[in-house]
Amino acid sequence: MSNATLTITGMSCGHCVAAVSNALKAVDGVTVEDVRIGSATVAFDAAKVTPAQLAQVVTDEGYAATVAG
Ligand SMILES: [Cu+2]
Repeated sequence: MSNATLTITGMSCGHCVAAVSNALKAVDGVTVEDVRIGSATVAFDAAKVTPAQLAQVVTDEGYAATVAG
């Protein structure tokens, strides 16, 4: 498993944290490690998904996400 941290803008409350967390959990090959307002840290299987795809999943939820590392 690899790790990635996403920097996320547009999150403001616990609902946002839950929405981002659930969206990432739904991705095959992803284990959510930490989600808080402004960022998400995940472990992922690089054979199944890329950090850029994870950022897109968060963007599809209505937030703006970039890969921080
Ligand atoms: Cu919210």
